[in-house]
Amino acid sequence: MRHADVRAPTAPRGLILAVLAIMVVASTTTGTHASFDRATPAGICSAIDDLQFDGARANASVAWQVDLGPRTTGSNASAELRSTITADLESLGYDVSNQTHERFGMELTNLFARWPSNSTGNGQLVLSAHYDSRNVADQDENESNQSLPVPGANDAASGVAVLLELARHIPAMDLDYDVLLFFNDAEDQQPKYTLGAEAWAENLTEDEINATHAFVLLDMVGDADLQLHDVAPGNATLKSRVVELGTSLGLVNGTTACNEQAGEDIIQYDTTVHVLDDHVHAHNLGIPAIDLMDTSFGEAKPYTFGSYWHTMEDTPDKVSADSLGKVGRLVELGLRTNAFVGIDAHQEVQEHDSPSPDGDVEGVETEDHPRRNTGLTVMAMAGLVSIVGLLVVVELKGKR
Ligand code: 1BN
Ligand code: ZN
Repeated sequence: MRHADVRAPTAPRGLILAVLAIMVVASTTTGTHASFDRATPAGICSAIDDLQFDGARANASVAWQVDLGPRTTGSNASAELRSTITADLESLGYDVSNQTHERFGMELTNLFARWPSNSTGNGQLVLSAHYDSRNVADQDENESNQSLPVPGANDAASGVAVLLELARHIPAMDLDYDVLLFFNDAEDQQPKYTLGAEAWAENLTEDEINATHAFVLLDMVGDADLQLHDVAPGNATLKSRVVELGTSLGLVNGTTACNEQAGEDIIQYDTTVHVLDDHVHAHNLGIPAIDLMDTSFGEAKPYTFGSYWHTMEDTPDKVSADSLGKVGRLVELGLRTNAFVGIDAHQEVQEHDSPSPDGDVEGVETEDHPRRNTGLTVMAMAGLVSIVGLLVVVELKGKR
């Protein structure tokens, strides 16, 4: 008697192997990333209880930096600031280094402090601020002030102060990616903006680019009348996460915060301002980038970032512990919820630049670009097609 074939239907061997091959290739092209795993409102709200950022300490740092004198590129005050940052962060256990570059007859010095994660190979998040203050108060209404260097309380010291205060808390966060604090130089020196960040970007290897989750820039974040605008160009996912974090913290008008309070009108992402700031160089390499910036410092003044911007009025009394605390807590919450990592840059439509508010600015170009690991993906796809083709041939031969 012939027995019926009662074996469960099986997928062809080739198909199984092909699926396995796809899984292997997919894992090599995407890597392992921490994800925005506390993305539920409840998850973010519970992380708020852990926040440690102290706005008063950051505010004291602003006053101290301004007291050093103008931190123009190559100045003694600039060197003094660097050596204090180096000593402070080394004593916290950071790995501190610097890189110098010659640009327009200036020697600029970029300063880096790395907090390595416990697990290796999970990439880095870059948090950056410029530490140089502008060499000329060229927007000052008083002509005799226009050749003087600005105090740079908001436009320099505020971003550095937030990074330094975050630096005290990052070691205890137990993040599974490295954090690179990048204090960039020569952002604000004539004749050209963002020279330090540009030099850094020019010297990145393909591997370093691919290992960088995001570039988060803090610029002019201390204004006592804080308003953070949507800065273009920038990464849309990072922006939406900032709005999400800000909503939880009560920084978005018309929303309710975790503490049930109505949101303030701080994060105003319905207003877009085009600024070719330091983050543009990372953005142009395909690194997800965002500029957290208050583009209205003082009264509104056409074609500028407000009446105090690039004037002698950029002093510590225009900056507040409250504003620094709000921005610091926002970034800290982003770190604690993995909001700045695991961004899929493929899904982004890249934003284009448009003229900056300063008419005679020698800007930088943004580019339309696919994500930087396209080459790797193409190679992987070619490999995958070959493997599947081979398996189909083997399968067909087996059937003959
Ligand atoms: C931001 C604050 N910037 C300078 N001070 C950068 C900038 C770039 C400003 C281009 C205007 C145009
Ligand atoms: Zn400036």
